[in-house]
Amino acid sequence: MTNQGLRINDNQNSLKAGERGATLLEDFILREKITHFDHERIPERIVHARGAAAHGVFQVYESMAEYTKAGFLQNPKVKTPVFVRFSTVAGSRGSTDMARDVRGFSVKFYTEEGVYDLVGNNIPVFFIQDAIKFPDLIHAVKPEPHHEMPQAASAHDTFWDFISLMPESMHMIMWVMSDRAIPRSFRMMEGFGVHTFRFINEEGKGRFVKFHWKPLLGVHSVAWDEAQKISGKDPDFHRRDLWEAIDGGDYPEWEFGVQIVEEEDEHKFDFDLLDATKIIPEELVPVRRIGKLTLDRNPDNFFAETEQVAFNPGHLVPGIDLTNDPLLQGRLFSYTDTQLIRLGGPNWHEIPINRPVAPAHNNQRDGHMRQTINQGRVSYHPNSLGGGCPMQAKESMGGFVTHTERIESHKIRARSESFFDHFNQAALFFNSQSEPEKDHIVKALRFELGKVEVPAIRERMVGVLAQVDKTLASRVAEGLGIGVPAKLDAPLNMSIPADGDAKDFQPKPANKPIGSSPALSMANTVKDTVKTRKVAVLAADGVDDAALSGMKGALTAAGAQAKIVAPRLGNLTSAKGKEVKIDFSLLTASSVLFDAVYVPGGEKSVATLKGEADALHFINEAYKHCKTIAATGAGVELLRASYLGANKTIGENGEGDKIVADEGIVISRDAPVVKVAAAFINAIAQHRHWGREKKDQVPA
Ligand code: HDE
Repeated sequence: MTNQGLRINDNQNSLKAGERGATLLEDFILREKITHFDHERIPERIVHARGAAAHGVFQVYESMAEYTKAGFLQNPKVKTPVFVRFSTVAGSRGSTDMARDVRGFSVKFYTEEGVYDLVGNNIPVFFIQDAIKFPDLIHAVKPEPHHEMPQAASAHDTFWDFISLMPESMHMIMWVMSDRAIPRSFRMMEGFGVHTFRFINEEGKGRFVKFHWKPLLGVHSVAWDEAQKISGKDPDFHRRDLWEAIDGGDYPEWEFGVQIVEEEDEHKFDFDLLDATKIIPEELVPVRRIGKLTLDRNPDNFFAETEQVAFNPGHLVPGIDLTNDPLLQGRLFSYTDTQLIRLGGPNWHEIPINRPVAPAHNNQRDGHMRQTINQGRVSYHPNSLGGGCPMQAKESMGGFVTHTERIESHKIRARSESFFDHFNQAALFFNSQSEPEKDHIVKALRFELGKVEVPAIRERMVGVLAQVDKTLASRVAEGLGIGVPAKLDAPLNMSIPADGDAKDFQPKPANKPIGSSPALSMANTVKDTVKTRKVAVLAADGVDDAALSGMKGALTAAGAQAKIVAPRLGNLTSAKGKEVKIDFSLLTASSVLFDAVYVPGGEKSVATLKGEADALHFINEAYKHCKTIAATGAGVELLRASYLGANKTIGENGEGDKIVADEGIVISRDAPVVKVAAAFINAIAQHRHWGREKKDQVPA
């Protein structure tokens, strides 16, 4: 049919003057189809263009009435529908999911009192303190304007030029250079509201609140080398992972956490609650888990939902309010403004994904693509002709009343001195990391700065790093083949006191007793489940039946997925002559797309795999990325033939029915497969065995 409802008789041929003849302008069917096609794209988001989303529900565990009157946080029986969009920041819509980047974590709650948006990130702090720097930050990180390179990468001169002049970004830089910026899955990352918000209760009492999302599967990441390879093997890695998990009924879950601070305690911290480059360490104010978010439905249409969804930190409900964080204040302008260009006009709230479930009545009228047919003659207030409708709602009737806050001030362009400590929390983050995590940060900085071409930028950056941690700076400098500059080149562009002079103002190096916050290290995350983990089973014709079915059964029972990877597609014939469906060939699969590898026995199967370079590479690479590897029976021989053969654990150990489980390598010649499976599953739950990284330099 055409868009006018006319039935089309021939959708294969355009209207022509004769079979070979020129196409006629008259062909309104052709023109309608092509015109619509020509207009299929809308401007991508300026930031967070690349994303994936899902529907779900949110339920509070118990009433939070003591702290907030927000309707959706009162009754544990109420299921609030949500739509959640995850994203990267820097890349274009078609860029890889696996860029080193912050991830967006936006939640739209369709509450009975209107839409509430919590538009957060997977990192709890931000690069800058004031919204006026946002265009500079984004211009610096996006592809450079003269040649539009590099795509979805911060490893280039303009980014580090800017960062090295912005000491306030240093805390965020620690997070972005850590493995938090290369998550294993959207389902395995935390989310944060970043800014300090307010809870307001029925009595009008306000309290400060920081929001958290805690994934029930734990917080896990991949290795940087792996991330780069995934970008080639499956640039849709995160998007696919989310889609497949929901499709398969493995609904991702997060607990909603709050850190609540009394208003009278506002100034008791040695940082400012309004400064988005700071966290409240969980050890100072514990995160109370108050509810659960479950994603249980994939979108029906990417464009209509994931692309057209419009979040806004200014979409609030009574009981939740803002603070004067200068970054948040700027965001309140930006999000509405950006929808006007992106969605083409002021009526984007009428697009199905953006519509509140609570009915909206007001006097707004007309505009591009207006859907509502407003009735009557009254579109103003006050009125008598319309019976005074739509009425204002009293606070007691759910009307939104901004929290009263006393402000008495001069009009001034300045930053509070309480925002000036740029390095202590950066140092706290670095200091709280495990040794492998610290190594990863050093290597990430070497990589990023190694791609910077202007030596002065590298040097300045190392100089700023020295303000955070001397060892960190010297290790990065060593990798770059430079020294740590004795002092910073003044002046750095930073928040200068209103009456100060840029020339003699420098941020102070990290100087407090640093301490550590265990909550900041992924090494301390949940490691008790292998649910939804993907395990590659390397096999060929002649594979051992008992090993294959025993291991598959055990993994599936534990909630993991076992996928058979073989030299070719189709079915393979087991040692006992059974037909077994192959999931992937070595050509289409790669170790970087799996969490662990198992090699079952079967002399013939293993002999075939030994002759396949891709099978050996599979093992080497999984080993390099510190993944769990298991082998039973003749499968042990494949490990011996791989790089692991040089590793002493494979030697004569694991013979007979002994099980050797050492740093994620689980082998046994003859032990019952269920026993090996138990050790294997336990090792997979550890996620990675980073200790191996230093000992073995694997050429894969
Ligand atoms: Fe955003 N940001 N942002 N941002 N942001 C956008 O809005 C902006 C900031 C975040 O899945 C844009 O609808 C400014 C912090 C997410 O659709 C835009 C500033 C945090 C998303 C915009 C910030 C975020 C966006 C682009 C500094 C973490 C994706 C498209 C003052 C708390 C939302 C759009 C989605 C998107 C502006 C800083 C998170 C241009 C001016 C801090 C998750 O309006």
